[in-house]
Amino acid sequence: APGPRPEAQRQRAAHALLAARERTQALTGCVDEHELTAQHSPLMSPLVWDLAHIGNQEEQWLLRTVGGRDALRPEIDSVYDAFAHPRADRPALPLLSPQEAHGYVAEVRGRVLDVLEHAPVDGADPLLAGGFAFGMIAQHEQQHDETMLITHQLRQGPAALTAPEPPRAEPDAALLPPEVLVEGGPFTMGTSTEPWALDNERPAHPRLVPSFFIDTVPVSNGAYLQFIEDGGYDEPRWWHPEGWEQVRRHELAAPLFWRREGGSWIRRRFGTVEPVPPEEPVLHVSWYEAAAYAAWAGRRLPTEAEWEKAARHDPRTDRSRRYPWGDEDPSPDVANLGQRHLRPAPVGAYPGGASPLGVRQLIGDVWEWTASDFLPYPGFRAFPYREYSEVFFGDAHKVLRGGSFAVDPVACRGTFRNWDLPVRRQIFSGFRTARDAEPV
Ligand code: AVJ
Ligand code: FE
Repeated sequence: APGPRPEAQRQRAAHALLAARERTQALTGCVDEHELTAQHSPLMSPLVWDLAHIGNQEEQWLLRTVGGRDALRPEIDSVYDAFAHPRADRPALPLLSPQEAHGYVAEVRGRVLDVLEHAPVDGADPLLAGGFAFGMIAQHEQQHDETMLITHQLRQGPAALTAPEPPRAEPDAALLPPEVLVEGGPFTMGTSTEPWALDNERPAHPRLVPSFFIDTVPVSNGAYLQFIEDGGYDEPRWWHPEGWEQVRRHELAAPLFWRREGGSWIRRRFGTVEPVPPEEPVLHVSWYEAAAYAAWAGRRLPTEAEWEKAARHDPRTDRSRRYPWGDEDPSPDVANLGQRHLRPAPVGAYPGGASPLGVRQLIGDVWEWTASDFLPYPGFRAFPYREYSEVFFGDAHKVLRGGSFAVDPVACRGTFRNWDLPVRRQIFSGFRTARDAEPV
């Protein structure tokens, strides 16, 4: 079947690039020059590095590769090569100043929009078909916007971001069944048709998943507090040996940003302090913390295939959907995405976003750790560059699914795969649990 007309594809690409740039401007425009060049945490780049890296990636792919144009600033490529310099070393690099970086990204963008106007998005070149390269770069910018939001969360000092309305709770949340049975059988994992899906989501392939139960909602702060109060952080038997090592070395006793004051837990959130809300999904936990909680609860993390089957498989049609609620793009009624709120919604929110079996909040709110290592699907081909996914495959990284409140819809799908080291907890990570079902 013919896809959308080229003009519609160009418009979609232009809109995605513009939306990403508006967010980048907001995240870099709300703090002064000193805060843009400072390193707020050795885990993160200075914000001004992310800003110019966004422009440099766009220059390399959309101006030079797609547009065939000469390099604007070839001398800065190595400064903004993420593989050449670990984050902790980036403040010492000869970085563009905030003013230069803003000018650079604007100049690149102006020329890119010119390239887009003439790009053959309806041709056979897989880099351009459906506007893929433009969508890839819009997703890249949005991913760095989430990274910059993490930097904002780590930063000390008064709030710089305005907090819009908190997301709504659902009155029926307490009445939901705690878990849902997903019947055993094959389903289609991954995609071969989603135009802007990245290489690691491809190709679509059959997966046999035995019966399992999965939590209806993400694990809440209130539930996680029971693990803490039951001495979870003092009990090595719940922990992976490396997780236990991390607990001892860093004297971990709670999720990142939590602090005990008097008899209760408070947390720092984007420059403000508030009591830990019991009804919110737990946030800023490592894979080790998620796995320890699950062991304590007599359960386990879902595998990546289980998570995707729960999120996409419709048992009535035996089809995999693009999203839990169907094939329509996300809207504010079905998922907490796009940094519309600076926090996840209370567990049980977004009944309109539930999967066919009634599982809620699979998309948005918090990234969900899975039990699985980040590995290629059968038939994987690195595209268009090995450094996006392929160099990270192996047993060092665990897969996260679903996207957080800080993820833009353009970088979020039922098939989208994120990954990180199991010790990481500055990311917007939470989890839900699962258990085997007895075969019938
Ligand atoms: C997919 C989120 C793990 O931020 O390291 C950004 C995305 N890749 N620039 C990351 C990415 C290159 C990546 N993650
Ligand atoms: Fe990048």
